[in-house]
Amino acid sequence: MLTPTQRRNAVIYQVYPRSFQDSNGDGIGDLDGITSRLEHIASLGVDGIWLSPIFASPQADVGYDVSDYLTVAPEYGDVAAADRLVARAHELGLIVLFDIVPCHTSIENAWFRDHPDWYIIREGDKPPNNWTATFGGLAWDRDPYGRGWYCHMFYPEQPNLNWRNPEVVAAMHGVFKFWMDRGVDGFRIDAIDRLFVDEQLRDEPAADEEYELWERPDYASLKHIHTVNQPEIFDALRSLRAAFPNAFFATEAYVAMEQLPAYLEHVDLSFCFQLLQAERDTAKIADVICRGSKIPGVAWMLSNHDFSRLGTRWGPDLARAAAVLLLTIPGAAFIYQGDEIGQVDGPGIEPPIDRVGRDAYRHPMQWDESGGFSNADAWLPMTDPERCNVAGQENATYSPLTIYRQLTALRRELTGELTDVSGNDGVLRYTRGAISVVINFSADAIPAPAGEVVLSTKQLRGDTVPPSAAVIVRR
Ligand code: TEU
Ligand code: CA
Repeated sequence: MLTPTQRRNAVIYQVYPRSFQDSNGDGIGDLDGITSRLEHIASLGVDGIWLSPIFASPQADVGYDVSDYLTVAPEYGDVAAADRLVARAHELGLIVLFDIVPCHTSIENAWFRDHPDWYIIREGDKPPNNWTATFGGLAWDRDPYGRGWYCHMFYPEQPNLNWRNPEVVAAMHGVFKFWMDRGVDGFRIDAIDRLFVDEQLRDEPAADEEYELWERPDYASLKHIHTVNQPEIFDALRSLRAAFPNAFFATEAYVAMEQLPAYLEHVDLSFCFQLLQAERDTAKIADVICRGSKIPGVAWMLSNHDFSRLGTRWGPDLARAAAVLLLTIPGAAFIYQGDEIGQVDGPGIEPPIDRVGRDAYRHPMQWDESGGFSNADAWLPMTDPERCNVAGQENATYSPLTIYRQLTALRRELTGELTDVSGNDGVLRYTRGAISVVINFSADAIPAPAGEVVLSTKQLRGDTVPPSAAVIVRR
C-alpha cells in the first residue's frame, strides 16, 4: 500500500502481458510468465506494476475489448494465476494495478447481446450524427442484432457503454470490487475522457485549430465537444472514488493539460501525453515540465503500447538521457517494459494484428541474447535480442538498465519544486533542491554544471557534457 502522497510520486512499470514472458511455450506471454519475472521489475527500484488488460477478450484490440471482466483470458491463465501474481508482487514490495476498460466492452461481451440499454444504440436508416471514431471512420455501425446503430469511440468491435444507465455503473463497480477483493491495489482506467457522449447526440463542428495532442486525420477533422471531457465523467469518478476510497486510480485522459486537474480531483494520477509529444524540442519540453509539474497527480511517460518507443524516437544515447528526465522531474513516472534496456520498435508482422499500426511498439521483452521470451515462435517476432537484452546490461556502466536503477535510487532524495528551467539551444536544464540536471540534446559538447557529479549517462570529457548525454550534479 502506498499513501496518497507516495502515489503521486510513484514509479510504475507497465507490463504488456502478451509480450512479457511466455511460461508454457505457446509464444504468448502469460501471467505465470510475468510472476516468474517480477524480481527483474523489483530490481529496478519501482513501486509497482500496471498490467495492460488481462481479461477474457477476442483480442480485436489486444485486450482493450473485454468480453468478460471477471475472467482472465485463457491464454494468459486464470483467476488463480492472477492471485499468484498479486501475492508474489506484494512479497517483493510491488503494488499491482490492473487495467480496466470502462468506456466500452467487446462486441462479443454478453452484455451487448442481452442489455441493449447498457449501450448507445439508436434506430434509424442512417447513422444518428457525424461523430468519428478515434481509429478512423464513423463512430456508428449497424447493430449485428438488428437494433439500429451502435456508437463506438474506438474500433467497431468496441461498442460504447451507456454510463447514464445505473445498471452499467453497478456492473462496472462490481468489476472493480471483484478485483479489489482479490488484493489488487488499484487500476489504470482506460480512455476515461470518452466515458460519456452527449445525450442529445448533437453533431460535432469541424475542427477550427489543431488539437494540442496528436490525432489520426479522420478523427482530427472534428472538434470533440460532445464526445470527450463531458461533465458527467466527473460525477462518475466521484462516485467511483466514494465506493473505493483506498484504491490507487490512474486515469488515462488524452486531453489538454489544463483539463487534467478536473480528473485529478478524484483520482491519484492522470497521464500527461504532452511530454512524449514534445519529442526532442527542448523549449517545448521545458514548457511542458514547468506547467505539468505544478499539477499534483501528473503522471509522466515517454513510451507506452500506443506510441513508437522512446529508443526509436530518441535514439540510443538520448533514450538514456530521457530516463534522467522522466525520473527527476516532480510527479509520478511510468516506464514501459523494455524501455529500461533501450528496446526499439520491432518490424511488426504481416498481416498486421493491430489495424491502426501499433504492432511495432508491442514486440516481446528481450531477456537474453536468444530472446528468452518463449521457446516457441513469439506472437510478434523478437526484434533484436542479440543487440539489446536484460542479461547483457546487468552491471554494465552506462547501460540503460544501470541508469534506470541509479535513478530510482537517487529519486528518494529528490524533493521540492522544479526551478531554473530552461530549454534554449538544444540544452535542457533544471534544478530541484540541491540537485541540478543538464541534458544536452545538441551535437556539441557543453560546459558541465558546477558541483559533484552524481550520475551521467556517458563518460564526461573533462569539464564538458558530451552530445546526447545527461548529467546530474549535487551543488
Ligand atoms: O487508448 C486511448 C486513446 O485513444 C489514446 O490514448 C490514444 O493513444 C490517442 O487517442 C491517440 O490515438 C486506450 C488504450 O491505451 C489503447 O491501447 C486502446 O486501443 C484504446 O484505449 C481503446 O480501448
Ligand atoms: Ca503462454
